Amino acid sequence: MEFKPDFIEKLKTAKSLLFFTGAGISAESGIPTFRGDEGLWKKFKPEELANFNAFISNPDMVWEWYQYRRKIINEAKPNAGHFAIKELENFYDVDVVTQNVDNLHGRAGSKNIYELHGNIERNYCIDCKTFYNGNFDFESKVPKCKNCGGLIRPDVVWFGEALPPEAFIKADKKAEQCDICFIVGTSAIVYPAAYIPITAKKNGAYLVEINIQPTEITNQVDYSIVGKAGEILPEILNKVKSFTGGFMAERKEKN
Ligand code: BV8
Ligand code: ZN
Repeated sequence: MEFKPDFIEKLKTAKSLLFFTGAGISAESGIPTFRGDEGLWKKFKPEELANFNAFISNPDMVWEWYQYRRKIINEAKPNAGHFAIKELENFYDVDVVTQNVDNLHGRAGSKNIYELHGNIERNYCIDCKTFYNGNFDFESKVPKCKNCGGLIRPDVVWFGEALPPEAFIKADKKAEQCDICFIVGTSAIVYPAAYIPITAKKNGAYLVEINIQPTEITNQVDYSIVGKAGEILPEILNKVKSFTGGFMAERKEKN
């Protein structure tokens, strides 16, 4: 694939890359997105499931929904898009700021990950905050805390809930410093996460969108690449690997 010349120039001079990712990067791993045709929100209403009041009024129904998603995620594997981001660490300082709770960036081995909306593999008691990690058998009803009998919930951020301050503040700092900000597989409409690429742009970063279709943010990016993340990201990695001379010599000592 031929990439835009000024993007190639940016790749040759950049030191730090930030990948802001959404459900689209995990679509090729078989995990349904939220708003796509087979999207989760087609079948389920976010406000009916991904919020605290829904959990309190019907904990089994919400727990069952997360167990359904965990089953899919457990059977899924990171794809070429996740691995390309990992491998770019050999050439750049790479930060991954994700809205995904599926931990596929973690399973692909990326070093610097900021989970803005939590991680579905973690759970905690809503009363005494004791954490329960690892899988509960998928048939189980909402489990109770061994310490205090409280309800156990997934460690994800529900609508109306604050993002994990530490992850958000660090991610925002990385957005201020990055040279290139990639916006991969997200409709970029959920806030305050969607401020991250805006912060990057305000601080002079070159914005690249990788999506199978235009989104809310397409008119604000420097380069919109229409295509599948699992195909485009490996192409970008190969392009970087094809760079010779100074670029390689300079990056060699990174390893
Ligand atoms: C809060 C975890 C207050 C749970 C999630 C400002 C303006 C407007 C609204 C608000 C605002 N500020 C706050 C709000 C309200 C709300 C919000 O943003 N609503 C939206 C819907 C308008 N935000 C909140 O409620 C946030 N909390 O504000 O709290 C507060 C503050 C302080 C103190 C106390 C309280 C919390 C939001 C977090 C909600 N949790 N997830 C769970 O997963 O169950 S959000 C969830 O949905 C995901 O994490 C993600 O963020 C979002 C889905 O978006 P995407 O990942 O982008 O997925 P989507 O399907 O939409 O798009 C996929 C894209 O991929 C598409 O573009 C598609 O074309 C593309 N694609 C598909 N295949 C591929 C591909 N691209 C490339 N390759 C492919 N193969
Ligand atoms: Zn408890």
